[in-house]
Amino acid sequence: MTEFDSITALESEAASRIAAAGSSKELDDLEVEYLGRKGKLTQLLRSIGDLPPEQRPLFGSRVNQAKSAVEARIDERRRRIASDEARERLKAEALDVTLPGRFYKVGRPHVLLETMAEIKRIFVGLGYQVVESPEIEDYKYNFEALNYPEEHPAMDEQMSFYITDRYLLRTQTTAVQKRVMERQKPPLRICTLGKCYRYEAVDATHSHTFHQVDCFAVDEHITFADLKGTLVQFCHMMFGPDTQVRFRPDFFPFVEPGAEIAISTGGGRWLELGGAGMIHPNVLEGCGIDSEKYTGFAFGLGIDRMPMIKHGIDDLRLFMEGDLRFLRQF
Ligand code: FA5
Repeated sequence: MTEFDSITALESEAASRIAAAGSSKELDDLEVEYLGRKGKLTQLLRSIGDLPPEQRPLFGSRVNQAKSAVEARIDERRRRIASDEARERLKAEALDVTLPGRFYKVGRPHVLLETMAEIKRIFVGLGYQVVESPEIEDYKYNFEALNYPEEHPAMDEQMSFYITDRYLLRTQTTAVQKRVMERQKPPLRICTLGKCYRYEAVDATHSHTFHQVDCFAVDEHITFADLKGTLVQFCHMMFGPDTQVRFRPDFFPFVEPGAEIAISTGGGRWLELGGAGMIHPNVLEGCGIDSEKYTGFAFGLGIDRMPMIKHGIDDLRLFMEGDLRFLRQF
């Protein structure tokens, strides 16, 4: 075999090994094996000195041709393998976009909690301090401090859930008044919200468990006009600026004068929201506040009825039944 034949033999050996290579790594190895500094084709050039001088230029150029041809084959094969590898990878990573999606059930605040958050936002904006008050309440705060006469029917076991002779589930958030006023002195602007309980016949607008917000303000020169202004402002922010607010005389032992508050719900209809009035001097004095110097107003509103009005719901029992089909609407 002549020196020239060995070029051809090496070239065709390289060609078939390149064609059989299955990965970029194998091609890298072949490149080193044939074209590297100590590669098989490169080595051939070293033997150029053994040839007769007249053959040397031709031999050199044949070896270089063979090196270029092998290099071109490697490049070509490398491109093919890279695109095969990319295709394989894409196939492995492929997403089936026709598969149905996974739906995560996202929780959300209960509509009553959202209503309470909104009420808080409004009263905080009006300068009120929001305080907590217990659901299990002392008779002293729930009734006695609020100027109830001894024989008032609300204190009767028929109307309240008593836990012991002294403690009961609060029937009204108004119980917060003495709790605050025996510790803090005027000026006061207090708001509390939460559950109330009454032993009542349940119907579409009455539940044994419901929610109230109570606010009161005590300072010098507080008048009924402040009470009206505050309530009208609240109702406009909560139900819209066109809402009409109606005040009618009403009686509660802890206020004088007292009023019932209702808002217009369209079509000449009114919905009672709660009660209000000027804090009775007996309540202030019972908390050690001079009723000659200070006056105050107070109001308590039913919260459950607010989303009823806003969302056109006709039965408040739905709020507490935990039916997700109902609750998911809000
Ligand atoms: C009171 O509870 C007084 N504490 C309100 C008050 C506070 C008057 C401060 C003066 C000064 P009343 O019992 O009317 O008042 O209840 C107020 C509101 O709570 C009602 O208008 C109604 O919206 C709501 N409410 C009362 N009982 C229930 C019930 N069983 N179910 C749902 N909401 C109720």
